Amino acid sequence: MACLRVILGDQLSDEISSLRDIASGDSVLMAEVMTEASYVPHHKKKLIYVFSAMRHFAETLRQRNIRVFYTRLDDPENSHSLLGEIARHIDKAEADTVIVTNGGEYRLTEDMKTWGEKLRLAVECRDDDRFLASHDDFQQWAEGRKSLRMEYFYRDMRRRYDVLMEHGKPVGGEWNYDSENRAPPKEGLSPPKPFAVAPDAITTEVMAMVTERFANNMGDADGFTYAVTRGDALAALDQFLTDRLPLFGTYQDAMIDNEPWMFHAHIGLYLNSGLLSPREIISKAQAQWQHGKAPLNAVEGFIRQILGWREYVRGIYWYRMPLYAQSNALAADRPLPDFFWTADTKMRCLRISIQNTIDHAYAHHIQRLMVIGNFSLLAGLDPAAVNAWYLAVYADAYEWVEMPNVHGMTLYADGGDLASKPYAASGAYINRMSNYCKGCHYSVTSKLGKSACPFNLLYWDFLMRNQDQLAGNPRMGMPYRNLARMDAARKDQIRLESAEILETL
Ligand code: FAD
Ligand code: DLZ
Ligand code: SF4
Repeated sequence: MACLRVILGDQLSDEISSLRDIASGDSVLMAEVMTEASYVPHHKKKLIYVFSAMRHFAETLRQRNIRVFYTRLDDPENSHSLLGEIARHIDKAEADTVIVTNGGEYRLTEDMKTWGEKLRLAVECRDDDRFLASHDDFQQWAEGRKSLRMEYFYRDMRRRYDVLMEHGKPVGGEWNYDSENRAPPKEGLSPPKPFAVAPDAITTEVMAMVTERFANNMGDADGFTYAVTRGDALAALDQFLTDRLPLFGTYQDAMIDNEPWMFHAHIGLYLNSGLLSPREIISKAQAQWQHGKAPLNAVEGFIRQILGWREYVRGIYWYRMPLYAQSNALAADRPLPDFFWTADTKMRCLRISIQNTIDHAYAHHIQRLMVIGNFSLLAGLDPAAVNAWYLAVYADAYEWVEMPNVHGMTLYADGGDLASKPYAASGAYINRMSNYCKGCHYSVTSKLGKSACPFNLLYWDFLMRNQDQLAGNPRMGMPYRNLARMDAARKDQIRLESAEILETL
């Protein structure tokens, strides 16, 4: 008998483990199902991307003469669950075995473990070896360590894969070049135009379906120009490598209004759904440096995001789940303000970053971390609600990568597993790294009163609210010494005005 090989919406890679030994007589099943399309209210552009990329990938399999069963979301027979679709197709496929690569998200991989019993069939769940560190690799690295800092993991990965290494040492003599990175935007800085491709017939059909069926979800189908095939994703990567990589490091943290794309790569969605592989991206980026086309600070900074951060957050997620999802070290419980869905706020930095998110299902890292994330941290928003929002609104969002960035890096909900201190900052940081404050309703230099930048008030209020948990952290010594010097009347005024801001949320 034959095998039915199931491919999920983020497994669109020829080298996926579930396809590796595909034999004649085997079939592939791909299914657009509401269980996956509605577990959070995904942004319309994310849904369009996933469904269109799935449909294009199915076509490439058919071109390889593979028999593909493909269930569209609007198919009247659709059972709307992956298990239901396997049950519906197993006989048609004349198969007695199901082969699938483990899901990237904990909830789905747990569910897969029950499929065999429910279907009364052999179900083989394979590791997803598109990553450079397996779960076992990470566990071995993490076990017994006092601190799970990314930097040490990253150095091990550089050595193991011989990336930017020379005679066992990092090229240039340093492991990281952050001191040359992270400049504020200079006057007149103008990033190149992003990669864009016009929707073809398949994408246009998906755009209409998503617009109709997900009318209340964030965003619009209009302006969808992301790649949906491997060929176009490779073209997007190449465009980044030539046009933006040289300044990637220098302006990694810079923000400019009307420039949502800056010098970032915009490849997270392709990488996370399988159209691009981390190995090829790292090797192409390294080649740019070897050929003198991009400086070391940019190439190292970029490779660190993929070989370091991306692999590391996945490791943390699987090492810590399922408890990680419940973490809330700072006992934050405020509901999400409505403006997270509408961008209707007088805080210009938040209005711009959330509007970029609504327009593109994308915001770059520093908007996610230091504007929207920083606000969520300072305002004490409930980690579960913040997590659900990030998971819904970005086209590259899958829980394995999103949750450590939200619970760990942004909200300190994991109590410091991932970040050695909370990334809390006042308005001064946003003012230094962007031009957002010019033209804001609030004044970034005002610390008290109606016109004071809310980040300035909430920053001190956050430190006071969380003094018991944070004052003992050696990396928080300086802010707590400054707080200690503040007179009691000023502290009371900050508490009062912060409470007013938080109430209006
Ligand atoms: P670039 O800045 O050009 O970086 C290149 C690539 O490096 C990214 O595509 C990504 O694959 C990887 N990378 C960079 N930073 C990280 C990181 N911190 N963790 C993991 N990979 C990283 N990334 C996601 O892929 N999905 C998410 O759902 C997601 N949610 C996030 C939520 C928050 C609160 C924060 C602070 C970060 C989040 N990130 C997430 C990480 C990062 O912001 C995005 O990977 C990046 O913005 C994607 O855009 P880009 O391709 O232009 O990235
Ligand atoms: C994100 C997503 C969406 C929106 N829809 C589907 C779908 O209909 N069918 C499918 O197979 N996969 C989809 N995906 C991707 C899955 O959510 C993803 O495979 C899991 O979250 C595991 O990472
Ligand atoms: Fe944001 Fe404050 Fe600057 Fe306004 S003044 S843009 S709220 S940091």
